[in-house]
Amino acid sequence: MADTTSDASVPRNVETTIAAIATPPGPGGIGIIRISGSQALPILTALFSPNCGTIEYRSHRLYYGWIKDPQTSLPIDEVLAVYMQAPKTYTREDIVEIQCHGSYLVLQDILSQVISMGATLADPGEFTKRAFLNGRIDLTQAEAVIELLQAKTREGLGLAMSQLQGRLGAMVSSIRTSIISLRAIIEVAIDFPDDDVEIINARAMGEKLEHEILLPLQELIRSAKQGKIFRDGISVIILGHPNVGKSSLLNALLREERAIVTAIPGTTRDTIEEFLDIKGMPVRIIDTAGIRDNAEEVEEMGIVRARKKLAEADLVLLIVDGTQPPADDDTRLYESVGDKKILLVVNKSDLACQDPAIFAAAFPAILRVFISAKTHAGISDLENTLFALVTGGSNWDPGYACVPNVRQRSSLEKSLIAAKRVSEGLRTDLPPDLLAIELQSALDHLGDITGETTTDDILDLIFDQFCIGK
Ligand SMILES: Nc1nc2c(ncn2[C@@H]2O[C@H](COP(=O)(O)OP(=O)(O)OP(=O)(O)O)[C@@H](O)[C@H]2O)c(=O)[nH]1
Ligand SMILES: [Mg+2]
Repeated sequence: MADTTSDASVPRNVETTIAAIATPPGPGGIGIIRISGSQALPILTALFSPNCGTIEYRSHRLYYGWIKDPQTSLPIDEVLAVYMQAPKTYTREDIVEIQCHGSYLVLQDILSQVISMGATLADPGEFTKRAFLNGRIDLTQAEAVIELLQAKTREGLGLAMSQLQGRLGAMVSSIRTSIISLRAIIEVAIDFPDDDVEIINARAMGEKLEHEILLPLQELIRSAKQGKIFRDGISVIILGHPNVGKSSLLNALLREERAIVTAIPGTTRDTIEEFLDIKGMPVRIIDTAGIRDNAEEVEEMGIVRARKKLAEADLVLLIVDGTQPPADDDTRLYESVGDKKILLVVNKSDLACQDPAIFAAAFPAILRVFISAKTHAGISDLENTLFALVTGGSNWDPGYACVPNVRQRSSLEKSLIAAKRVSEGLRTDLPPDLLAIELQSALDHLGDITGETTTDDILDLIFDQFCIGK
């Protein structure tokens, strides 16, 4: 049988036919093997026996039959196979997909046969990389595919979809077109330096630069900052003294009995991390060991871990027991949080509680919510307040936004810096050849986003994030 482990050292070009299992590992209803390249159809013909006898394959039709070992003619699995003729395919190359039973062994056996017929095992993301290299999608769309696969909330998925449809690519292309047209005017000025006519109308160019380049770049960067939380999510830590109800709060937010809750102080020893979707925002929530002095050894280790997690968190839910007046300990804990975003959660509102004014006085200048982790009263208020605290209360709608990722944002910022230099240069009568250099730089940074000028290293970094078979 052929070796089906990937060998990254094998040099390859887009002439190679690649193959991979495209469905996740583990048993499933069906499993799919994907083959892309000029040998896809010959490989299918060699391995597949259609039930309808010998056929001439038509593109984008599903055929029923058996994959057989070409040496022994023994059946390997009963399958549906589709041949998709280039260029109307995912990679713009000929593609064959074989749908077999979702058994890992069957998938491995079929893949081995495909490899022994001359295909090479695909690297992670190689199908999508070919779609990019063959010009079917730009780099923003390739990145959108990763985000789509990894999206944890509907909003994250919406952002990925908008990018997959090419909205970001189109906006960047339109800014590039404006830069190219400015550059053309400046090049005329370079070519005819002594011309009497004033070729560069600095004022008109400045306005074009402002409206068609600077403003759209600033808008995209702003959107990247705002949308980051929906794309990447945030990390929230639940902090407080023993027995105040931290684990009960975790369970209430998750709507399941995830963490052990007891009346014994010091129940939670380790940190517990879970994932939440709060109004479309992916939230990693961390329950911790109650913080107190004189804890015994295991508990103390938990406290050390809690403090470590605190350093990584974006927001702190500081929880206190509403039946008790705030203690000095509580304020010390509050001070130890530093300048992170913090929300005070006063718990156990189902019991006779202290006057809310006492908490306002003890914890001035931070938002407070009153909840009962036991009855779930106030939990949605807590979620809304947390959301508003993180988003800054803006009514930004992620559903319609075009949100660049960290890599794209960095290129936008570099492009903006160069464009601002052009703007400054127009005001100070910078020589046209220097203006042209800055415009070119602004253009190149935008080209990094869509993939026109992206280096191989960056492409490798992007496609390495994919799974095999995509
Ligand atoms: N009445 C009432 N009891 C609560 C509420 N929240 C928690 N408790 C009780 O308080 C006790 C401690 O709850 P936990 O959730 O284990 O508290 P914790 O902060 O995680 O405690 P440690 O893990 O020991 O630090 C348990 O007996 C809970 O049933 C609440 O809202 N109302
Ligand atoms: Mg606990």
